[in-house]
Amino acid sequence: MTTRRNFVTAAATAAAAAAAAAGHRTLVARPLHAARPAPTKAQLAWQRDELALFLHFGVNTFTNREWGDGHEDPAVFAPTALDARQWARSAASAGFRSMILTAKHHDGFCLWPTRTTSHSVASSGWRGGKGDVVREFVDACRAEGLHAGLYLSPWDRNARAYGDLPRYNAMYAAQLTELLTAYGSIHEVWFDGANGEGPNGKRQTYDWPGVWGLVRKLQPGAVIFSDAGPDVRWIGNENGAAGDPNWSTVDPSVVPYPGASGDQVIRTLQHGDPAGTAWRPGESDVSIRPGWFYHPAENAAVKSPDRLVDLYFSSVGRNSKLLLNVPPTNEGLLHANDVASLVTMRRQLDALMKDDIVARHHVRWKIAGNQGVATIDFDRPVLVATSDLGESIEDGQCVSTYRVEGWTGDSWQLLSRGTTIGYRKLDRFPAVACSRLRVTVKSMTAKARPVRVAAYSPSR
Ligand code: FUL
Repeated sequence: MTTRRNFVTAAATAAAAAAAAAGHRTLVARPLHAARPAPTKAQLAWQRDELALFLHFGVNTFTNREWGDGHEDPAVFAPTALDARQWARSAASAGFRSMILTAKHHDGFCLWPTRTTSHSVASSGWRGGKGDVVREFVDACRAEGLHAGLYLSPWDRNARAYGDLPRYNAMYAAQLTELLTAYGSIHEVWFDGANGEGPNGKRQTYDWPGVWGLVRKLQPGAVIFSDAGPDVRWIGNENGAAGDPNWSTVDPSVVPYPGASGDQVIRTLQHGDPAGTAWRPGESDVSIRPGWFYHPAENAAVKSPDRLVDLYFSSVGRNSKLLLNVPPTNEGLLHANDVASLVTMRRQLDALMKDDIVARHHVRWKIAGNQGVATIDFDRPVLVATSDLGESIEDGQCVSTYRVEGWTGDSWQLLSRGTTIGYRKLDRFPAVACSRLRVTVKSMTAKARPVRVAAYSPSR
């Protein structure tokens, strides 16, 4: 791999150009690493899932709140028709490949019968106190072929130990141990940085290295999500919109722990860093409703299928992954309005991308240094309205600018242009009839490599 070493100088120059294009001069005033960071197997699998369903469910579902205060009576947890298979079937039929459940939110109520506290489903009347939502959730995931993920809020407004450095961290580790040893393979462990006051008015100092080490030990195949990764980073907003550009590499020192704040932190979460040393792709979370938990008053405020398609383009279509929250109702089911939006979103995406007009044709690549040009001859004019590009991210992310053009009979017309591609870059534009397509990419490494090229006609 001698060429890898030769990348350094050319790559540093290309990085500066990429930075200028991205408006990030300060972030990349460092030389690039000889070998580009690349994803682990778990990070690759995580990215390829594209769509994950987030399920916010707990006492808030019954008290009609977003953040419980930790004083809720466990008896309020009383779903009348809980059916995790309905969650999983809805997710799978809309093309989602994983689901993440709030095993515990900030109120401290545990959806599984934990040994660490009585503030759990075991103290509710649901299933006679013998119920276990986490168990039903993972079983449903497996039955529908979905990956299972769990969110364990570090902030706990119920635990008396919260704010007591060793005691709460030990309790949190015990909860994590229960979740990561009793429920089979967990694909993603989701942490936020919320760090408010506990029941005694004290705040906790979290032991993140200890927490992440425990996940590694108990579920080595899982990815760990938080603002600070280490495997997957938060995208920096809760609107389902990745930055553009969006590099999957970051400088880990910019976001040292979950909950770190500041402009540079948000910029790095949104855009990554072309010179970053760590592979840490971004996950874009957003709710299908205004709130994260179910509120009957929001039944008419469910995002439309068009809006969900837009979210797909602003997340998956920008080298990210969409984590879409669809909160179960107080019955314990996904609401019909939410399911209808999901299913129609899927239908629209399938219609939009069912027929790749490039697939039937030969893609001719010419590589000269850090530039690659692909030409595709359609023989006759074809309407093009969407481009779909993808790098082989197994070897890292390299493209810093690209251009897609169509031959209209007498000239090349620009259809779309951009900066990063990564796992997937989708662009929609007014349909143009063209008999040839030309894709030009510039790599931040010394030698460009071909990217996957697909394109679609407008859907009818
Ligand atoms: C945040 C929480 O405070 C919200 O309630 C929600 O769970 C969101 C996904 O993460 O940190």
